[in-house]
Amino acid sequence: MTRVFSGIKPTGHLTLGNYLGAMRRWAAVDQHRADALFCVVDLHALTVDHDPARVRRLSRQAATLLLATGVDPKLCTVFVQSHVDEHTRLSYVLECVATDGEMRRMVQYKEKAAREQRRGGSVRLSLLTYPVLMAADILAYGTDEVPVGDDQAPHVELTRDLAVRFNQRYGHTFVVPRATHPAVAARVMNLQDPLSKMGKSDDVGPGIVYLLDEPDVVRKKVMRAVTDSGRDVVYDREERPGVANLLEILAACSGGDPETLGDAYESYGALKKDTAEAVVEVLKPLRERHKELCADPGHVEGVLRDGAERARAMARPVVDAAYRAIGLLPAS
Ligand code: AQP
Repeated sequence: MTRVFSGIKPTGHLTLGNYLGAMRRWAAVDQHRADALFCVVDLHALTVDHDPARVRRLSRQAATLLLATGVDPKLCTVFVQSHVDEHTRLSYVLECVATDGEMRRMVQYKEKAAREQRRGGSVRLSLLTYPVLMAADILAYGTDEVPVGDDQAPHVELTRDLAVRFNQRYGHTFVVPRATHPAVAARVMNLQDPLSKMGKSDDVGPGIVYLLDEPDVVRKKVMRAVTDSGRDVVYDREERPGVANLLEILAACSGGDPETLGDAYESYGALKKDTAEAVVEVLKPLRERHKELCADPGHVEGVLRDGAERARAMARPVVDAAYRAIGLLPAS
């Protein structure tokens, strides 16, 4: 059976980008057709300046939202990265096959390092090595597919490179995974700055739709989205990025494809109104389920406990094999 792994970082409140780019497929498709693991990758949240209590709160919230999207622990494994030591055990070994140069070339590293410096902080070493830990997250489970938004494509590419390099040097140990992306909304853009990704740790709040925003807040954000200077509604990512973003969001939420939907609108106002309502509708069941789950925190904790146990049992043999292959003496 195909093995699927993907994760979500508790670095901020989850956004419409996280949902349309990744989480929605996990619940709707992946858990039904594959042996899937979904993880709150909390160690990655420590790579930038953070408040410990907030990371804990956001980790709980991310796990709860994951279940609220319909991810079902009877069908797949849901857990928290730091509860399974195999991720960090494997990460060190992969650091021994990765190079300093390939880490420094990662676009996300350059962007995030610049952002940390702009905010007056220093750049943590873990920010540089973060893609190696992500490779360990994926490779520890013999993963075939990694369903992610397209911003994560370079990291999955690096994961493939490390797996191939390790296998060539030390003997076949890892499955070489591949990224999968949704057909539309693989990169949802910020509504106020359609040239930048809608990111949960961004500073531009009004351009970000959070999964737990009240319906009227969602409507306001979408109605105020920056559009382009033209007047007709056409799907053109290069020339009309603001309108293209709205059309992609509408297509992802209500079906259809962005080009055809574009032909159906004569004004930006009507497009925004329908997009806002489509987003509100998509988020409604998720918000309701989230409220129910919050009333039963013991349930979420139980899911994470069982999930960690299952994940550990899957990862341990793979990581042990990597330790043996690279030359480490078995403990017993
Ligand atoms: N805007 C997006 N459009 C499509 N997919 C997206 N994803 C994230 N943003 C978008 C996908 O969601 C999954 C989990 O993302 P993450 O938690 O690894 O990263 P993030 O939300 O991008 O948060 P960061 O990196 O902490 O903050 P930013 O980016 O704001 O600096 C992934 O599959 C991702 O592709």
